[in-house]
This record gives sequence, C-alpha cells and structure tokens, in this order.
Amino acid sequence: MRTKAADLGFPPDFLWGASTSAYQVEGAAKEDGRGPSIWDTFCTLKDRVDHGDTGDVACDHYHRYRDDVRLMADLGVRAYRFSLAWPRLLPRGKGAVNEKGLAFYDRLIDSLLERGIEPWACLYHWDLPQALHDLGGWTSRDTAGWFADYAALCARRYGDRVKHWGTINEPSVHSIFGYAFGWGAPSIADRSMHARAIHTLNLAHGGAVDALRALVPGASIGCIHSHQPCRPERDDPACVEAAALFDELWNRAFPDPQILGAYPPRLAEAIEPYVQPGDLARICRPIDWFGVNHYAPMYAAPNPDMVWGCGFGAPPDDMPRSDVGWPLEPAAMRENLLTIHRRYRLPIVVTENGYGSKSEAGLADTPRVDYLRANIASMADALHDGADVRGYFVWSLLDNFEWGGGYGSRFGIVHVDFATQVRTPKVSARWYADFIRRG
Ligand code: IFM
Repeated sequence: MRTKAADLGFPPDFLWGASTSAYQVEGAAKEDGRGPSIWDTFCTLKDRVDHGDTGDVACDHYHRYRDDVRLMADLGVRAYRFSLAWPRLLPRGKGAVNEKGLAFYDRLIDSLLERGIEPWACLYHWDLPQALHDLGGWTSRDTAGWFADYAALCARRYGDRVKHWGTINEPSVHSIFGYAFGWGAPSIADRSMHARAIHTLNLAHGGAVDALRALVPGASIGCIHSHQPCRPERDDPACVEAAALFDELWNRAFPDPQILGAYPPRLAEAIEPYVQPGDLARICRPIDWFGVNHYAPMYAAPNPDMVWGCGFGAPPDDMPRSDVGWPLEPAAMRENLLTIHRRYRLPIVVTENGYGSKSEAGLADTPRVDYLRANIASMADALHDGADVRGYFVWSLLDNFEWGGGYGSRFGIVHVDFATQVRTPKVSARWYADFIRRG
C-alpha cells in the first residue's frame, strides 16, 4: 500500500531531508590541507574497525558532492544535513585556517542552494582534530573555547547562506564510546575522563550557540542527540537502577544541562568536580529545536566491567531485530518523541532515522522500506498526540563508513559501490522520493 505524507497528517511545510557526516562520506582525508582527526588515528589501530576500513576515501563526496546534490534533487529531498569537518577547516584545530577546506563547503552549500535544497550544517560529528586531542581533547576545558572559535569561523564564512545549525552530533554516543567504553575514538575507558568530556562538550555547545547567535542573522540552532527509550533488561532492582543510570548517560547528560540548566541526579556528583561557577549558565543557552536521532529502544543491565557499572543489556528474545541486531519496534518512535516533547518543550526535528544492514547485497531493501514507513507513521502519531515535530532526515543518503562497522554496515537509501563509487538508488530511495512527492 502506498502512503502519502498528507494521509498521515503532516503539514505542507514539514521538512523532509537526508543526512550524512563528514568523516563518513567525504574521503579526501589527506587532501587539500586537511589535518588528521581522532578517527583517522583510531582507524590505524589494529582490529578496531571491521576489515581495517578507514574513512580515507569513503564515498569520495569531497569530489562527487555535485553528483550527490543532483541525486538529492532527483529524489525531491528538501534539506541536506551534513557536518563540517573541523580538521579540514582548521587542520590543527586552532590557529591557521585552511582556505581550500573552507572553499569546499562554499561549493557544497552553493550547489545545494542552486537546487533549492536547504543546507543544515552540523559543526561536529566526532572528528576532533588530533592536534587538539594531543592537548587534552574533550577532557580539557580549553577545547570548549577552541570550539567556540571554530564555530565563529564557520558562522562568518557560511552564515550568509546557512541558517540551520547543529552544534554537536550525538555528544552522548561520542563521549560514551570514546571515553567510557573505549569502542570509538579516542579509545579511552575512564570514568573521570568521561565525566570531564561530558562537561567540556556541554561548554562547547553553549559557546557555539553564542557565536552562531551573534554572527548569523536569523540563525535556527539546535544540538543533535541520540535519544532512545531506555529500558531495563530484566525487572529486578539492580537492572532498573542500571537502566536509570544508562538513561542519564545516554539520553540526559546533554539535553538536561543545555535545556533545563542542571545535570541529571545520578551524574551530578560525578561531574560536579569539573563544574566552575557560571558554567551552567554558559551551557544553558536558548536554542530553537531539539534534534533527535531515533533508531530503536535500548535495553540496559548492570555490568561491573564497565566504568559506570552499567551497559547494554539484551532485548527480549522474542523482539524482532534489524540486520545489525537493533530492536525493531516502530511505536518506540512515538514514545520517544512524546518523552522529549514533555521534558524539553521545544520544536523537535528528527535529524536521523534509518535501518542498518550487514547482509544487503542488491537494491531491493524491503526491510528498510518497512522500517522507514513504520517509523514515519509512528512519528505522525506523535505529532497528532502533541509533539511539535517539524522535520525528518533519513539516515543516510548514502551507504557510508559506519565507524567501527566499517563499510560492512549499510544504512544508505542509495547504494554505493565502494570499488567504483557508482551510486544507485535503492528501492527505499524510490519509496522515500515517492512519499515526499505525493505528500
Ligand atoms: O552512522 C551513525 C551516525 O554517525 C550517528 N548516528 C547513528 C548512525 C548509525 O549508526
């Protein structure tokens, strides 16, 4: 059965878009003066990324962005959420600016605007310049100041054309995987370093909001969070407490101080040693929307091997799973959006939602179509029930570098042959295009 956006009750100005991020698609990692990021370094570590994959070439979006913009225009996508690569613009994170890097995003932004596609730029999607990591990275308060300087540079250069800005993509995932679990760059597993990183990332967000607000007339600003329903693996007190702590680490460590002005109760004590007078006022700046990357409910359990004593648990045995093992429960989208609406009272933009597959070979990605259709319908339910949802970006436009999963995990609605760089829209891309047009 075909579904129209209008049938689901989406308003005519509801924004339908597609998302990517710099390190996952650009490639050209050593070209035109780009400096190394912590992910370039992480990819050189043995056995950390499946098949030893790296983002060196990725989807070669750096050279093929025009084709990709044309592809989006053909699909009828109205907005493109991409990230600016800090190490491409400031190869050492601060100081000397790389004009060739700046010029790349000029070209990308201009070609989007030429085709009527709204640019949504995110300042940071996990690619911290290695030179700043060497100075302490997110565990050093200085990094928040350097991030605000970087935000000002971007605002001055692109603010005449880019009005929608995200500060940081999924700070919780970046900090948990990078500083608590050691599963992602910069590969640290230390509770106090994680607590410090949380606070610096929050300060960085606040500083960037101020810079964007001051320098971009009419800016619309948000932070982009991975926020998922978080449930105990089992109904026993230890598990319930583990899930409450994991919920604070994953879902609340960033939006609570940014929007409500306080750290959630279980984390407050751990972060308190790093909080200086006035910090929460610097973090809690007025923003325009809550960006949520929604995928699936999470299950949590106690885990003494993890630095916080909790971690991922197992979903119920009878719960259907995606090809990458994530629970499939479309109603969780509605639940999640209503939770965010009730707690934070901001307009919401679904900045990522998508289906990952490890075994996908061809273009007939029916499970992805089923996932997108059901999640969009659930988003419509949330809208009808009062959540102020304004837009939806599919993750991802292209198959790309899926971090530790390398190129073996495909999330694109457009297939990328990584040997030839040929792009071919999958059935899901056709479905999404048809859905947008009919709406
Ligand atoms: O690929 C990632 C993206 O970088 C952040 N959100 C989740 C996606 C799928 O894992």
